[in-house]
Amino acid sequence: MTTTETPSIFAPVSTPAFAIRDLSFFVLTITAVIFILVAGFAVYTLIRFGRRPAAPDIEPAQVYGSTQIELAWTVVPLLIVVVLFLVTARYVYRIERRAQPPDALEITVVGNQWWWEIRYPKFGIVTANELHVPVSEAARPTLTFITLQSVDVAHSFWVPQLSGKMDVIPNKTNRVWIEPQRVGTYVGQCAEYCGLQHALMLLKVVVHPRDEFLAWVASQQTAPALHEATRPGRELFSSLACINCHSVRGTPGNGVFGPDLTHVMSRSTLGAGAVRNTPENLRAWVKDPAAFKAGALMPAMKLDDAQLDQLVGYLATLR
Ligand code: HEC
Ligand SMILES: [Cu+2]
Repeated sequence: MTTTETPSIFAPVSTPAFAIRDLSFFVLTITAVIFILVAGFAVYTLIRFGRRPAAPDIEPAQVYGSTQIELAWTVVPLLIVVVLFLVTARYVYRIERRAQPPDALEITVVGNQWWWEIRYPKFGIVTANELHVPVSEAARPTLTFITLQSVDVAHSFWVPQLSGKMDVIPNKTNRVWIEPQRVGTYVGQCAEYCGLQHALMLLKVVVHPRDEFLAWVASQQTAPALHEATRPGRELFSSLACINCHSVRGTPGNGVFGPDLTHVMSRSTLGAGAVRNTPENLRAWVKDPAAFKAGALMPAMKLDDAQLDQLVGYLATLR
């Protein structure tokens, strides 16, 4: 398994993120030169023209107005701003206008308070909070185009090592694309305040070697196996309000208000990064989601211990 890296725009692994890093360095270099010049001049002036204790108390020569100097400090900054503007516009254009190749992977990501629904329309897969994509290799470039939608308020999709931020707006469809060139796990985060649990709306992108990705797709497409031992748990699940909010393929559950649970155990966290996905945490989550994520839009269902055991015994088979 690969390790998760620190999300930083200075550690890019995907084409648009490389461009953003290069542009940042360009802007930082220009502004650093300006800073050094201005600060250096200020310090020089302080030292060179500061009052000396021994000096007589006379006013130095005063200079009134200079067309040359005024022109210089107007035109030079103007030129610098124009250069920064043009270079930035070029990068934005290059990233935004990238045409979608016919073999690109298409994913739809839907912002919800406070989790991400993830759909692969061509594969018939619905999952949550963890995006799986193939790595792009020189021999076989693979781009992933992500359509962004929101069912409630404004969110923002941001995985710093893969692409820039993109707003996720109700009644509007936005798009980003990524071309990850290194296998690994990259973390992101909703980047637009969207209510109480905005901070617990994490996102993970797992970049796989191509065949590993195809194996993941195949496993997600398979309906979970039915175990006789967990039948009571499955029936309990189907008899409760869970099914109004959650889908599990092969059960009456077809709700979309909460994450699809068909393969919930294949995900590493519960509640969009709120807590690690272990059997104990799963039980505690179903008992009372607010214990991990205050205000989460899933109610505590007031189940007794026996019901919880049955239910979690069943959920734990959804891998
Ligand atoms: C009113 C709708 C609603 C009902 C009823 C409901 N849930 Fe949820 N559930 C949600 C929402 C919304 C989330 C996502 C919360 C978040 O991450 O902020 C969620 C999250 C979950 C998760 C974590 C999934 C993940 O991938 O993060 C599990 C497991 C879960 N619910 C199980 C259940 C079970 C079992 C029941 C029935 C006992 C149930 N839920 C009832 C709305 C509901
Ligand atoms: Cu948010």
